[in-house]
Amino acid sequence: MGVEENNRKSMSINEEENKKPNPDLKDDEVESAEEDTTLPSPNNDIVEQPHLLEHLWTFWFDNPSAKSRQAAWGSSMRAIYTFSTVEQFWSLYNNIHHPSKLAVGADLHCFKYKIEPKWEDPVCANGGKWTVTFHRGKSDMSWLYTLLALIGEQFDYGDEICGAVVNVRGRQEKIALWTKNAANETAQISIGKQWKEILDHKETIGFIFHEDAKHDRGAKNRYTV
Ligand code: MGP
Repeated sequence: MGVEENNRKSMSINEEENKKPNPDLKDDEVESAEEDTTLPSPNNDIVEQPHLLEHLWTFWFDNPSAKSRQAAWGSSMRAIYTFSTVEQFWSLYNNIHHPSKLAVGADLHCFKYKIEPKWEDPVCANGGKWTVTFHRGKSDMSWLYTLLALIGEQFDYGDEICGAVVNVRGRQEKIALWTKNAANETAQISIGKQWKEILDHKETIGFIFHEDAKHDRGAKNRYTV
């Protein structure tokens, strides 16, 4: 599957990065540093370096129990954790519920650091979203593949991406990929097509502009792939 391959690719890139000699060392220093690592010395313990992601990402959660009495949309939404390494991602992912285990009404977001998962955020304001819908309990793997594709920078137009959200509802789970410039059709189509490939999703998906959604709950798709 593409995601696992891609994930391995991004991991091995990181591993290769870690093997690169320190650019601050002179040639002879690099050689002796390289030689040193082969010596079985007790002082030569391997220190595992964390694998830095290209971006920092924040998980946000909207609590369904608070939702019923909330005054305004999003008032119960909270940033739960920001991560910057592959290791931190897995620690978090392994310790938070996957969509099938979340309560109906829950929204779990993973957005680039400092971008709030709201239409009102200035980076999202002119954006839109691609959405894929699943039966209740069936989105876990696609959610994981979406997260890995985001943090592993698998999209050609990755700069256009704000983040992803999974909405858990009574009969369905929806995953949406939020992007920045809805009017940039080339970028949106590329992202939509790549996302479908990553999820191995065969059905047509649609892209809605946030500006349309603000004015019309049943906003029409502007693009489909
Ligand atoms: P939705 O969740 O994007 O649509 O917005 P959906 O899928 O039709 O509904 P759901 O019940 O499955 O979640 C639902 C409603 O939430 C909108 O009509 C808005 O009233 C409000 N809302 C959603 N979003 C993403 C925002 C937002 O970013 N800002 C504000 N102010 N309201 C929002």
